[in-house]
Amino acid sequence: MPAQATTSLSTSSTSKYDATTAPVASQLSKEVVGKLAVQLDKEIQDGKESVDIEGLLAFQRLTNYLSAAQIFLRSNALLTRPLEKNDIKRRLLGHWGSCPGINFMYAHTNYLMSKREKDTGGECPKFLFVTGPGHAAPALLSCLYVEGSITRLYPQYPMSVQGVEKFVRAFSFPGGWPSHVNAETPGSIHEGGELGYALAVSYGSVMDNPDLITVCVVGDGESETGPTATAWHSHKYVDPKESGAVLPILHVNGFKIGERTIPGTMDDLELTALYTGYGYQVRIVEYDFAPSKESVPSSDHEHDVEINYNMAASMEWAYSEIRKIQDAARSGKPIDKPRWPILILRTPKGWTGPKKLSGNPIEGSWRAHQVPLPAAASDDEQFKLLEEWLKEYKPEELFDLKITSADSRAHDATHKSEALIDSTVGVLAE
Ligand SMILES: Cc1ncc(C[n+]2csc(CCOP(=O)(O)OP(=O)(O)O)c2C)c(N)n1
Repeated sequence: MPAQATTSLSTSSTSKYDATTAPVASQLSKEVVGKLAVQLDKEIQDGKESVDIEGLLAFQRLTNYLSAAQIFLRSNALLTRPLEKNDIKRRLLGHWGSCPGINFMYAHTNYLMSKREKDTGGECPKFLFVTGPGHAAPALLSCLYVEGSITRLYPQYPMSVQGVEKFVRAFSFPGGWPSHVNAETPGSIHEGGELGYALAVSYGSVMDNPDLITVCVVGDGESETGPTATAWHSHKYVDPKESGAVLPILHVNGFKIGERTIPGTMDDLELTALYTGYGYQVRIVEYDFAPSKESVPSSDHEHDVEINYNMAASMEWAYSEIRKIQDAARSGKPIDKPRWPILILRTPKGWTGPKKLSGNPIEGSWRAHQVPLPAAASDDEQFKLLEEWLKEYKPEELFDLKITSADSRAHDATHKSEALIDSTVGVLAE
């Protein structure tokens, strides 16, 4: 993963090439190719005051906590007493690695919608959120629970202390939710398991559906599949006058199950050149890894804040580009070969999770893909790491909330999420 500022395109000449170092610098010219990437430094700075950074961070902290809790805990979901090994599920199933990135993108999609709703005096754009990595079910379930959609459709999981206990226990548990997004997941339009189709289905969803914007998360591993590779061209079949728009977000967390992804080995210039060639305007949103941590990417609060400002400005930019293209087509002055926006998001795999186990990096490496501490119920070191990890989210603050009410509405920490409850929610999973 790259270790440079969020606003500069990476051309680092890393000679050592292991599982956590930055991509080897390409031979492409920064002067030529670098100009193709959209720069938003001023917009990020100017927008800072108006961004609800606390709301965005609270949503992510809560959904990240719930994602990790679902993978590991069968009791003591709110950590109201010290964790015991007996609280840990006997069979650990699920995928942690892409959860924090998905929670981040979901938070920003919600945020964009609710901001637009406010700006237009109540008219909320219709959005779908389609994800390729359907194994990130703990993330999607967390978002759906926090915003109230789960409780609305499944009253057996109320917004109460008892409800959280039941909800957390139900993941990958007999009679509960499966480890991948399935047809029972609220808003799901495709069952998960097989990578490759998120982008094609997203384009299908907007055809002859002029008011819909589908935010499509493509995992960098998924992007290597044949079906995804051809689907990048699908915008060429979208008539902005009578169809909606897809906003693809290529989620480069750098790794698939046990190896680097191809996009994870490409520097920003290579990614910019590739996706510009497909016909998109490329905006790269990048986590600025702490340089003091050598080559191992490591999350911290300051960088979490910065990438949230960056993403908020980038989503605004993407939305306005989509509207520009649509307004032109719908007012009789269509743009020839419009260049639709794409976001390329680089975040550490397993972001905010355990940093290392027995000296090996977990966060920012393939080891974060599935269950990062698989022997937490029996191994003392892993148990301790799990407890520390969960406590870092400060659940005692997160759940000091109106969630104690039996009401099915989202609580205040989500700030902006209510808009999504009554909107179309699409969760596609492979
Ligand atoms: C067609 C297909 N091939 C292989 C797999 C096995 N598989 C499951 S997850 C995964 C890696 C996915 O990587 P990515 O899309 O980057 O997701 P993330 O890293 O965000 O978890 C693979 C190869 C699959 N589910 N479908």
